[in-house]
Parts: sequence; structure tokens; C-alpha cells
Amino acid sequence: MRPGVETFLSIAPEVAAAVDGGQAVVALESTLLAHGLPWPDNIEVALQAEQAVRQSGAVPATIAVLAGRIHIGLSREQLETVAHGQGFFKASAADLGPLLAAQSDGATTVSATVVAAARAGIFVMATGGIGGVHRGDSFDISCDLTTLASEPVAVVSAGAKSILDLPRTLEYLETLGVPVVGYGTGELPAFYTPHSGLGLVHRVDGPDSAARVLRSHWAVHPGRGVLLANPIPVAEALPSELVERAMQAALQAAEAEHVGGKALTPFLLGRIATETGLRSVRANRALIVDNARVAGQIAASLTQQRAVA
Ligand code: PSU
Ligand code: MN
Repeated sequence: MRPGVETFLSIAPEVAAAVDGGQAVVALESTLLAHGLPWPDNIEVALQAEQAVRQSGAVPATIAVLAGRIHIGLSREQLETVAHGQGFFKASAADLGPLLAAQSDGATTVSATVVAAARAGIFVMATGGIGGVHRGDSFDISCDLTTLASEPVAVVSAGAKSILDLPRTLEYLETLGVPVVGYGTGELPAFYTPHSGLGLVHRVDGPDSAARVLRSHWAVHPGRGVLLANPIPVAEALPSELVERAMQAALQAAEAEHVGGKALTPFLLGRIATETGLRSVRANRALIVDNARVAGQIAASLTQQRAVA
């Protein structure tokens, strides 16, 4: 017989108690800590995101693979280990089995975090921006998209980075049957800026209406996720000309240096940070914390709605 997933899960006591007691819990990913942001911004944002979830009335559960176990809810020390974990494997959903067998460490991307969260009974997560369809003809499509179609987790994201091909990313989500719901917006946010020019069909305003959409969605699609697109707070948004310029420079550098695969997104984020004089890091931090706050409110609202019906 194959082992059950419990064999590989280490759930922090506070998180386990919250899940068992039907309280609100929000999963947070760890790739953005190990590979997306420099030290000490990464540890600071990890703590701020957890704090934001708590202030919204939910329990935070940052997820990472440590020595061959999937940890759901990290201690301060473990968060620091991950934030120093540039050598950590960048784990997508496909990598979990091999990493666990090898008793390795791994930072979890959105896809791996979604899978781990679902196995632990957590159905709301926050990230910065999900992966998507990359620009050009590389056929590089993030497994974040297909995982959203196959696990019942709501992901709060500032849309997707415009280093991606955003129209194709939306088309692909449509093919997969994953609803993309604007949170206080009728437009797909483009990570560092609230605007992509791409309209969204569905919109909610506030956590209660978001939670109602999740409940009806899961009634008809019990195994499928939802992408909630929460724009970066206006005061923290970067001018789109600056983003576009930095992005073009980063994309050209990636091509010149033949960077691809898992290394591409961290490379582009690093280049954009240099190109913007670290303004992108500040914006990235702000949107992660805001997504954590919103995810906490939605999780809390879900719990309340479940209690009455
Ligand atoms: N959001 C951020 N920074 C990041 C990421 C998201 O603000 O670094 C990560 C997420 O973990 C996402 C991953 O799943 O980038 C996508 O990587 P790829 O394009 O290789 O699928
Ligand atoms: Mn990829």
C-alpha cells in the first residue's frame, strides 16, 4: 500500500486546531520568500503577511518542504530558514513526490502550496502574483494554472505579472474552467499596476460577496479553484511606463543570458528590482501583505457563512 499524505504532513498545532475547529485559516506560499524577494525584505514580508492574516481574523499557515516533510505553518525560525533558502528547490506541484522521497527542502510555488493546503483542509491562500503563460513561443505555462483547475482552493493574487502574456493567461484559465473574479475591480490587475486593460466578467466587492461566490462555486465545482484578483493598493502602484521599461530590459537580459524554466521568474523579478531602483520590491511587498489581509477577511467570512447555513 502507498503511504497516505498524513505521513508527509507536519501541521503546526495552532493550524491543526483551527482546521479541526472549523476556524478561518489562510495558506501562504514560500517561493516568493526564497526566490522572489531579497533578504531582509523576504523575512519582513513573511511576518507582515502572517500578521495581516491574523488582523483579519484568520490563522496564517505558511507552507514549505523541510527535510522531506510538508510543513503547514512555520515557526519564526523556520521562516528565517526559508528566507535564507535561495538554494532551496523551487517546488511546483509536480516536484512534491520526488522532494519528499529524497527528504529534501523546497520552497513551494502557488501550485505546490495549493496542493498542500487542500490536503491539510485549507481552502484559501494568498500569494503575490500567480504564474501564467510566458511571453513568446517557449510553451512555458505555469503549473499554477492547471493546479487551480484541479484543487478546490481560492487564490488571492494581484493578477499576474506583466512579464507574462496576460491575454493568453486569461484564455488558458477560461479553457480550464477556472473563474477569475475581480476583487473591487472589473479588470485583471497586472501585479505592480492595477491595470492591464483586460476586462473581467466577474467582480465582487468585499469579503462577504467573495465568500458567497466561493460557496456557490464549490457547490457546483467541489474540486476546482477560483482566482481572486486583488489590485495592488493605489498608493503603492508603480507607473506603468516604469514597469514596462524595466520589464523589457529584464526580458532582453533573460534572452541574452538564455535563462529559462524555473529560473526565469526569479531572474526577471531580480532584474526588475535593479531596473526600478528597488521600487518594485516595495510594491511587491505591499501587494503581498494586502493579498494576505484580503484572504484573511474572505476566510473569516466563509467561516461565518458556514456557521449560519
Ligand atoms: N508572487 C510573487 N513573487 C513570486 C511568485 C509569486 O510576488 O516569486 C512565485 C510564485 O511562487 C509562483 C511562481 O507560483 O512565482 C511562478 O513561477 P513559474 O513562473 O516558474 O511557474
Ligand atoms: Mn515555467
